[in-house]
Amino acid sequence: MTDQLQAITEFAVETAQQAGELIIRERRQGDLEHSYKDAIELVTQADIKADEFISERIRAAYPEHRILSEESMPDLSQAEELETPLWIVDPIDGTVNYAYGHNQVAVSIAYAEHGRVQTGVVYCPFQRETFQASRGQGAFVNGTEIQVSEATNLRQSLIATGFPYGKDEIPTLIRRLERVLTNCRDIRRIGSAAVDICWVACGRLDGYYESVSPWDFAAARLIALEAGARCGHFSPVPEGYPEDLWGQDILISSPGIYDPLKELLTGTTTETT
Ligand code: LIP
Repeated sequence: MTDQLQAITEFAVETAQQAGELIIRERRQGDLEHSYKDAIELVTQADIKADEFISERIRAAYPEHRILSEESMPDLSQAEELETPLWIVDPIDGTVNYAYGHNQVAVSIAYAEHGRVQTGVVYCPFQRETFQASRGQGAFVNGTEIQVSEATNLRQSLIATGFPYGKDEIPTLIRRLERVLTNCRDIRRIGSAAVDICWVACGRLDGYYESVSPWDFAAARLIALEAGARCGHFSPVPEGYPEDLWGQDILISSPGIYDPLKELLTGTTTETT
């Protein structure tokens, strides 16, 4: 790893951990004041404060870099948009969990060059777990190397998924859910995509699928990849779009169950052995 990437990684870890402590303090103080982005999607004061904290730190340390977040979304299908190094930030992934007093939330920070994530940090503040990976260097939780599970039998696998706030897709989601649930051990809906994917990385889950935004999954995807997961999509990625940042229909799992899970998700089959 270059010295520059090492410095960026240390900066990302420190930033995620400090933002995580801010999030804990906000909840301790009972400040769960929130507003609505639309009819149901929440944003808390802690989301806003942590987002400002992270963005200000990045802008101060790397003023020439860009930040991709819910507030700024460059058109990533345009190659020139990817020439500048990019930070992909979610100050709280699992906002609904946070607002309801559940503890499965994460700060997610990824750093990408030319659309490829080079380093990813997911900090789970209530468990004080720091998941981290840099490309080609393995994946770690609190400094201990992690590996995906050795699952080879989907019927004995634990799968996670999530549901979008938009309700138009429900019939499709239910059809998929039925096919997967019929063919696996059980399904979890944890409420934070970053946590789901890091749990695949360390073997607490065997697989995960969902459609999410780049800031929900970019850091965790690299962590899973470095822990030995197979990472892909069960519908085509638009031409020219960086795969690392395309969040529609993502599938991340232990390699031994990837193909049967993908066949169920695409509807190529309804049953697997
Ligand atoms: C949420 C995800 C969750 C997913 C939701 C949403 P937020 O992110 O991580 O797992 O199912 O659609 O995107 O809104 O809490 O940052």
